[in-house]
Amino acid sequence: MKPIKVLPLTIIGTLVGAIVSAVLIVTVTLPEQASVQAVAIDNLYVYMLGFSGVIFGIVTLFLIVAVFRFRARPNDTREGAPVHGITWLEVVWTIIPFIIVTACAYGGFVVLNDGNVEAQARTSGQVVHIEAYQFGWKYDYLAKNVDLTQQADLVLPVGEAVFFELTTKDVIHSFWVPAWRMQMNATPGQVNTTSTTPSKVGTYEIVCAFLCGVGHTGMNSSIEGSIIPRVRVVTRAEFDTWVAEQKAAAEQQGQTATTQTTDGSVA
Ligand SMILES: [Cu+2]
Repeated sequence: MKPIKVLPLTIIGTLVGAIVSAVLIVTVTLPEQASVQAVAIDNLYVYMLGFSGVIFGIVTLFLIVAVFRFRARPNDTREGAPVHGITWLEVVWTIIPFIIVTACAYGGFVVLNDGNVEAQARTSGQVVHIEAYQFGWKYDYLAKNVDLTQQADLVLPVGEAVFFELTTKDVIHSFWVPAWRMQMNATPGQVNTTSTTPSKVGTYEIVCAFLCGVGHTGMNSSIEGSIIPRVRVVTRAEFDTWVAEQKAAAEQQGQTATTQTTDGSVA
C-alpha cells in the first residue's frame, strides 16, 4: 500500500484551514467594542482562530484521507504492517505544536498583562466591589469620597480605569460584560479581581456566565423581565451627579429611619 504523501496534504490542509478561519473571522460578528482592552482581545481571538483553523484543516484532511486509504477491503482479514515509528514525523509533530502553543500562551500573556489597569485604577481610586448573590449583583464603590454601598446599579465614568473585586454570598457566579471582553468568576471564600477601561458612553449588558441556580437566566440584564440593570457608562460630570444623588438618597433614607425610631419610642 502506498504511504500518504505528507507534504502536499499538509499544504492543502493549511490552505483549507486558512479559508475556514478567514470565513469565520469575516462572518462571526463580535459584540460592540466598548473597552480599551476589547481591541487587543479581539485581535488575540483572530490570531488564535487563525492557528486553530489551520490545525483543524490539516488534522481533518489527514483523517479523511487515512479513513479512505487504510480502510479494510471486503474479505481482507490480514493484520496491518507493524510500524514502530517514523522519527522525523514525531519530531515535527512535537516541535510544531510546541511552537504554536507557546505562541498562543505568549500572546495571551501579553494581552492580559497589558490590559491589566489595576495600578491606574488604584491610583485614581476607582475601585468597585461586586458581591454576587442568588440572583443578582450588589456594588460597593470603594473610591475615596464616594463611599456608596450596596448599590443595585453599576455606573462608571467613561475613559477611566476601574478595578473590580468580586466576592459571592452563596454559590459561584461569573461577572461578564461582553462589550468589555471582561469576565471573572465570583468564588465562595475568596476575592477575585479584574480590571477594565470603559471606552464608550452607553449601556451594556451584564451576564452571569456561570450556571448558578434556578434564577440564573435572570442574572442576564438583557433578557426580557430581568430586574438586573445594564451597566451604564457615563461622562465624568454625569457620574459625579449620580454619586451625589445616591448619597443624598441614602442620607435621606437614614434620616427617615432615625425619625421612625424616635417616633416609635415616643409613642
Ligand atoms: Cu449567577
